[in-house]
Amino acid sequence: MKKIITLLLIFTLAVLMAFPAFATNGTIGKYTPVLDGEKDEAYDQSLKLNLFTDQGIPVGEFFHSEGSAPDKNNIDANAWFLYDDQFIYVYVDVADPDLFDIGKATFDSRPNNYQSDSVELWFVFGDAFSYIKFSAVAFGHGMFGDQDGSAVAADVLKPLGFDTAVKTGTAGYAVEFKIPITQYGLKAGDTIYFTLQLNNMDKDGNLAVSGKQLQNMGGADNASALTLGAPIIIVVPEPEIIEEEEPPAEVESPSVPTVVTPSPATGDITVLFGIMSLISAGGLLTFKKKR
Ligand SMILES: [Ca+2]
Ligand SMILES: [Ca+2]
Repeated sequence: MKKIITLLLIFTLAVLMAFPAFATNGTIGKYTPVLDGEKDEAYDQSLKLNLFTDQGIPVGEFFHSEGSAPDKNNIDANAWFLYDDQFIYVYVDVADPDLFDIGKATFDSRPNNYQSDSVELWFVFGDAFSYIKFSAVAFGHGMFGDQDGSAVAADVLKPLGFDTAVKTGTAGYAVEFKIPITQYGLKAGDTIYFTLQLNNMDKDGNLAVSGKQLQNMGGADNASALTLGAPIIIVVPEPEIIEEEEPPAEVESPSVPTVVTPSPATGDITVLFGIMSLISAGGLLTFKKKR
C-alpha cells in the first residue's frame, strides 16, 4: 500500500512539474535596443517567457473563443525583455500559420481590438494595482492601449512614447514594443508584473484568445514577476588586423667586383653638342652686346 502511495505521489509531482501552476519569474537586463521588429542580440542575454508554459497554462489552451476556434495547436509566442531608464522593451515572436490581415479600415472601425491576429502585453508597475494593456496587430495597422479599463487611442499613445515595430512573415510575425516607464520611478532591483495574451483569428472570423489578462485572471499574483536587473554588455569583437607580410629579407649576394662600363660614344657627342651650344649662345650674347 505504501508503495502505491509513493508511486502516486511521484506521479502527482511529475504532473505538477509538467504543468506549472504559477507563472515563471525572472530578471530582465538593462539595454537599449533598436525598435525595428528585429531581435537585438541583447534580448538573448535577458529573460525569455513562453506564452503557455511560462504562464502556467497547458499548450494550446484558450480562455475565450468566437465561432469555431481556429487550429489551436500550431500557435505559439515567446517574449524577450529589456529595459533602460525610460522604457520597457518587449520583443514577441509569434507562430501563427493561419495569418489573416483584417485590413487597417476594419481595425480602426472595430471597438474590440482583440478581433485580429495580435499581441497584447499586460503590465503592473509599482505597488498599487494599476494595469496597463498595450497591443499591436500582426500587420502593423495600429496599437491600442488600456489603463484600468479606459481605452487609450493610438494617437494619444504615440506622443507619450509608446511605439511598436512589426515584421510580418508567412508563418507568423514579430512585434517589438516600447513602453514608457519614467513616470513610475523604477530602478534596478524593482519588480514589475507581466502577462502575455495572443489573439488568433482566421479569415472566416473564428477567434481564439490564449494567455492571461492581468485584470481578471488573478491579477499580479498570477503574473510573472520581472525584476529589473544589471546592464547587459555586448562585447563587439575587435576587427581582425591582418598584418601585411613583410617582404623577404634581401639576401646579400656574394661580393662581385664592380664592372665599370665605359660610356657609349653617343654620350660624348651629346656632351660635345651641349658645350658647343653654350659657346654659341655666349657668342651670340657677346655679339649682341657689341652691337
Ligand atoms: Ca530590435
Ligand atoms: Ca491567425
